[in-house]
Amino acid sequence: MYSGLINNYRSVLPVNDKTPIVSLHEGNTPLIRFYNLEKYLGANFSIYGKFEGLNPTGSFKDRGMTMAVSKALENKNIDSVICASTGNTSASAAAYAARANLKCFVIIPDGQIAFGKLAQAIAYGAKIIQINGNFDDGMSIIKNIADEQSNVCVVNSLNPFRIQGQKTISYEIFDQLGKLPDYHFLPVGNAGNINAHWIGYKEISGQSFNHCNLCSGNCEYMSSIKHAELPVIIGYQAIGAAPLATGKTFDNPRTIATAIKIGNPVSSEGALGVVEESSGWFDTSSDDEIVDAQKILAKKEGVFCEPASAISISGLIKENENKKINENSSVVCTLTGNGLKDPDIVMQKYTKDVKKVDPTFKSVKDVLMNI
Ligand code: AN7
Repeated sequence: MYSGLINNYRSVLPVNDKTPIVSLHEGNTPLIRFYNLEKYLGANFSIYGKFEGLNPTGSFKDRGMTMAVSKALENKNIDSVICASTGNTSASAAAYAARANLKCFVIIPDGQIAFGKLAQAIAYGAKIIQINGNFDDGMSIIKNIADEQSNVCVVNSLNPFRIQGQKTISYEIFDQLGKLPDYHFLPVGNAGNINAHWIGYKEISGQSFNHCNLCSGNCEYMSSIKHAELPVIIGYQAIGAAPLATGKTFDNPRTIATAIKIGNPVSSEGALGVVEESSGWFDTSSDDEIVDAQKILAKKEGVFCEPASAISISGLIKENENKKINENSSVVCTLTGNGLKDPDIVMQKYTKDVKKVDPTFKSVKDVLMNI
């Protein structure tokens, strides 16, 4: 029986027999081939979505949180976890802390997080601290707390165990696809996840090619094979919150994709290294492009992801138009969170085809006949 990603990938994670595993059976999310999207885009390559919205709290954060909270519980001095969050980290931290009987504090930007995420943090019993500022303000407070309070564990992605848990996405993709993809698109906010993907891919390629027939070591030939096998990583940000795509911090980030409304990412340096090493790049989408991509994915494939996640798809649409994707290659888009978290977007931005009629067979039939 599947019992969560720590048990599944134990050999590549920093746990031992004494680590108490805190799990909600996260991971093992589907890698779905998007045939309709391929046809719609006239793509001569294959497109897959890794639907992380199907994790227990509805986002990829659960991969990191099972590790971070398990390691927090292993440390007997710790009685609380804390994070600053644009929403998903707080929902995930609150759920895993509840399961571990730890207290949970979350710092969120006032009035700027999706309704479903706030509802989750409340339901899971977190102590919620709203600040009259943005995510980046919250993050700088967190850094001070990390230095001062030894009984409180910070579970933002600067916690190295988070990244270790999140790297398992690459292992799953490799297992599901039977090979490494050629291109990988993902949204970038605080930039932990792009680093996690790359660590996973590099570890896998090291394992797959750990034997050279010529020298049985790590010669130049080996490195060139490894490099050729690794996916090109393409990170997308919203135009109004694009520190990595533009090379400058944003004091007042703005985007409809509140999950990635971040102006000064904690893991910038690592993220820049990833795109350089993978021969990838950063680029941006507008809010309209993000919402269009969300609609296309929902209507063409039946997959409803949140706006931040849809930027993977809007990025792919743009790079396909720019002819940046090689023929016959395989492309994976990480769909980081579930669309149900942010229903307000649908009510504001979609055409709602709702007919109200009398509760009779005749009136319903009239509607059916006129479609
Ligand atoms: C759906 O919850 O930062 O680049 O505090 O929720 O690793 O930060 C969320 C980030 C992408 C960006 N997609 O990942 C938080 C938070 C979704 C997200 C990202 C987030 P990183």
